[in-house]
Amino acid sequence: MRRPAFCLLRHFAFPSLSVHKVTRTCYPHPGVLPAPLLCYKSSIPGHSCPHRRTVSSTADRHYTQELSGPEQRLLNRLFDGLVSGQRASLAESITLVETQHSRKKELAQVLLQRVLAYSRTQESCNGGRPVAFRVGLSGPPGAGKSSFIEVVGKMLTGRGHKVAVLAVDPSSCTTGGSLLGDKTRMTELSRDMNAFIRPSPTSGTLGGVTRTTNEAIVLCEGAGYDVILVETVGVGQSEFAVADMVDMFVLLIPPAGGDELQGIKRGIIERADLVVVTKSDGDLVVPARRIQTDYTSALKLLRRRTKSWNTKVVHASSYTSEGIPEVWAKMESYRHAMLSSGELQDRRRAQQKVWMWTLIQENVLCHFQNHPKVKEALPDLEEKVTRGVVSPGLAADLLLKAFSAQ
Ligand SMILES: Nc1nc2c(ncn2[C@@H]2O[C@H](COP(=O)(O)OP(=O)(O)OP(=O)(O)O)[C@@H](O)[C@H]2O)c(=O)[nH]1
Ligand SMILES: [Mg+2]
Repeated sequence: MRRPAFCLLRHFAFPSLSVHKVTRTCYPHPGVLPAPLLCYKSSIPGHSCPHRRTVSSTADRHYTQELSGPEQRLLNRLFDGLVSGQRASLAESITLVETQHSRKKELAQVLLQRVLAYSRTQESCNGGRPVAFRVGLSGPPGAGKSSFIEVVGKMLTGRGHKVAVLAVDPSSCTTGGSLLGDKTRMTELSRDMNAFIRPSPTSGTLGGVTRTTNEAIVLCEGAGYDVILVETVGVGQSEFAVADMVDMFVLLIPPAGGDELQGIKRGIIERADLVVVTKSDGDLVVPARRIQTDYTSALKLLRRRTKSWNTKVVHASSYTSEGIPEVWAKMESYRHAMLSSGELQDRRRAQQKVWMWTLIQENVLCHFQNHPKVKEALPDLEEKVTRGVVSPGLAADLLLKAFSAQ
C-alpha cells in the first residue's frame, strides 16, 4: 500500500519554516493593505527567491527525486498560475484537492503546502495579520443566503475586493442539491471577473466537507481573493463544520413564522457573530423588525463568545439593497475589533487544530473500517449486537483488538 503523503510532505514542512528577513518591496492583495511594505520572504519550494538554492537545496533534491517530471511541471504550473491570480489554475487546483485518487491527493498536499508557505509571506507583509477575511453564512433553506451573497459580493467587487464564494451543500451527494439553483441565483456575480464561485462538493462525510472546504479556502486566498464567503445550508452538521473554519460566522434568518424558525438549532445561534434578518422589504418589513427585536433580546441571555465583540442582530433586503452596506460595515467592525485584540488570530490557530483532529478522526475511522480483520468480524458482531447477544461494549472491544492485532 502506498504510504500517505508524508513521504513527499517532509520535504516541504521544513524549508518553508526557514524564514529570512529580506528588505524586499512586497505588494499584497489589492484592497487589503497600503503597499509597499517591508516584508519577510520565506524560501518556498518552486517560488522564485534569491535564497532558494542555498537554503532549501536539500529539500529540492528530495523533492525532485520523488516527483516525476510531469508531476513537477503540473505543480509548478498550478502554483504559478494560482499565485498570479489565474482563475483557471485556481479551479484546477481545487479539483486536485477534491480528488479521491491517492497519488493526486499527495500532489494536492504538496501544492497546498506551497500555497500555505506563500500565504505566510503575505501575512508577514500584513504585519502578521491574516490577509483575507473568511466569512461563513448559514441559515435555513431558502433564507436568502445566495441572494445576499450576490448583492454583497457585487458591492465588494465594486469596491476593489476580490471575492470567492464556496457553497457547501451537504445534500449535494445524495440529491444533487440546490447548487444549480445557487449558480442561477448568483448570475451577476458569476459573470464578475473579480469573483469566483465554486460549489464545494462533499464526499458525503463531515470530514470530507472539512477537508475540501478548508483546502479550497487556502487556495482561494493564495489566488488573491481577500474576501472568502462560505455558504452552507443549516442542515445536518455542516454549519458547525463551517463555523470552525471561518473568521466570522453569520446566521441569516428569514422573517418567517415560528415553524420555519424552529429548524434553527440553538447551538448554531450561540456560534453566530452576527445575525441578519433577511428579506426586510415590502410586507415583510414588519415581521423582519419583530424578529430582529426577538433575537436581540434572546441573544442577551447567551454568554458572550468573544471579549471584543457582542453578537449583533441587523436586518437587510437583497431585493432593495436596504441595509446591505450597513451589514458589511458591521462585518468590517467585527474584523477590526477581533484583529486588534488578537482574537481573530487566536481563533485561526485553534481552528487549525480542530481541522487536524477532524481529519484524523475521519482517517482513523476509515482505516478501521477497511482493516481486513475488522471487515471480516464486523457483519457477525453487528448482527449479534442488534440481537442483544453481545453487548456493544464487548463488540467494540473485540473489533478494536482485531484492528490492533498485527
Ligand atoms: N422578498 C425578498 N425575497 C428574497 C430576498 N432574498 C431572497 N429572496 C427570495 O427567497 C428565495 C430563496 O432565496 P435564496 O437566495 O436562494 O436562498 P438560499 O438561502 O440561498 O436558499 P438555499 O441555498 O436553497 O437554502 C428566492 O425565491 C428569493 O427570490 C429578499 O431580500 N427579499
Ligand atoms: Mg443558496
